Amino acid sequence: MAFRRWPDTFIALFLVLLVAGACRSAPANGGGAPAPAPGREQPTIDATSTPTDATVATPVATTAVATTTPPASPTAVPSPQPTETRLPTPTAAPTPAPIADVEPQVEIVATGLEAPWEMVWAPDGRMIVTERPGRVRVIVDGQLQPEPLAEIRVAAVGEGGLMGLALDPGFADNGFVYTMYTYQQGIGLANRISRWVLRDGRLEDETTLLEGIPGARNHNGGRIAFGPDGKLYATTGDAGRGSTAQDLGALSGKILRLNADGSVPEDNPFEGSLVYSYGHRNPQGLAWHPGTGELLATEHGPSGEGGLCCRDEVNVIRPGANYGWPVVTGRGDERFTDPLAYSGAGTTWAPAGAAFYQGTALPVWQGNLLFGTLRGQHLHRLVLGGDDGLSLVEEEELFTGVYRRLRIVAMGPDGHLYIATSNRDGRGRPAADDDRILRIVAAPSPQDGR
Ligand SMILES: [Ca+2]
Repeated sequence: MAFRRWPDTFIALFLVLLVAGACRSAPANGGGAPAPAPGREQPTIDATSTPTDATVATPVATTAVATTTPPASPTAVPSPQPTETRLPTPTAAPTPAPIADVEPQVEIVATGLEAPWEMVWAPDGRMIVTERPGRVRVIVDGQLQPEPLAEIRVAAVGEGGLMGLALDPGFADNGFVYTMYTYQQGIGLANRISRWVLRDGRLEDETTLLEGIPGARNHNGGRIAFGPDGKLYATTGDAGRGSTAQDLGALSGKILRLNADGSVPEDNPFEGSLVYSYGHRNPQGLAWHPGTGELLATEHGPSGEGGLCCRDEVNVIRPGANYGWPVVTGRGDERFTDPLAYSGAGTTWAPAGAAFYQGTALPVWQGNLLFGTLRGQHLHRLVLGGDDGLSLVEEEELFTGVYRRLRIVAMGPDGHLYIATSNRDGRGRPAADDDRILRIVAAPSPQDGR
């Protein structure tokens, strides 16, 4: 598609959108997605409950009220409608737009990926993306480069493979890149956290920081990220052995906290142990509250264990705390720490990557936690408030069924939220150009002159 005269194209597109917006009637979506079948990332549960190709869902209409945004029109914020365009890559940070006229609009950033699991940005703006079969891809100026930064030998079976990736806080100087992936260990599977050096467009000099983390076809956790304290956090699944989540001597079913060299931080809650929190089943998303620095994690609930399903959680992670798995799920047992958000006994999200919205394009999302869902096939938005900023005010499901399985949610350096699909992970029904990386911007409005 040529954009030689893209400003004219854009203006024309804008006019079309404006007319479409004016003609749009209020959504009549009252119920959201159909109740999902039990299970989520569970191979014994098939993918036949995926909505048909004809499914075009609109975001659930809630009356989100911005509490942290500047005064604006007293009229209600219009409920978001997904629109999709291909636009040239913006070269400058977005300009804040008037609240009353802003709607989320989705742009396609990249297509043709295979089960992307994590994406980060280098200081020079390059996007680095993992694909679960083992490739580390790079996107430069919106172009997916054919040559990967690395093709790591991983055990890409079930939910395993190349998952998390993080850049060192000092990446600009040292080029350190961290990965977490599943590998074959004897006749079984295990997970490894490694450090690499990015040099001349290649990841080199792999150094193992931690290996032998229990692995399995399912429940490998896999998210890694540096916290504001400069420590490396990693989520580990229970690898199908729930009881180990309660065993402080096991690395499975935990959130771990490492020094950047893999050693145990002196101020970890259990002396000499990498365990930061425990009683987790399969946490896959990490995000730190931009105001308070609190760590939040998404976690998959049971898909058949004990005859239970659903029961997904978002937890506020405190050092040394026990989140209950497999003894309890959800709220109300004083022996364990209650989740902040909970899908309940009949609804499955299968929550994955998470990020706090810190952009300017959609002011009503400012400070909200957004996470992608796999089986739930939507972008989930938690509005948080209260004195500690950690009380659940409201929830909203966006784009239900439109892009299907969502694995990654991340804030880009351009102030926009990015998400990535996971429809080629063996459980989805991929579209022709899946998997895709998408960017959520604000739809143009007359006031901002774009
Ligand atoms: Ca729990």
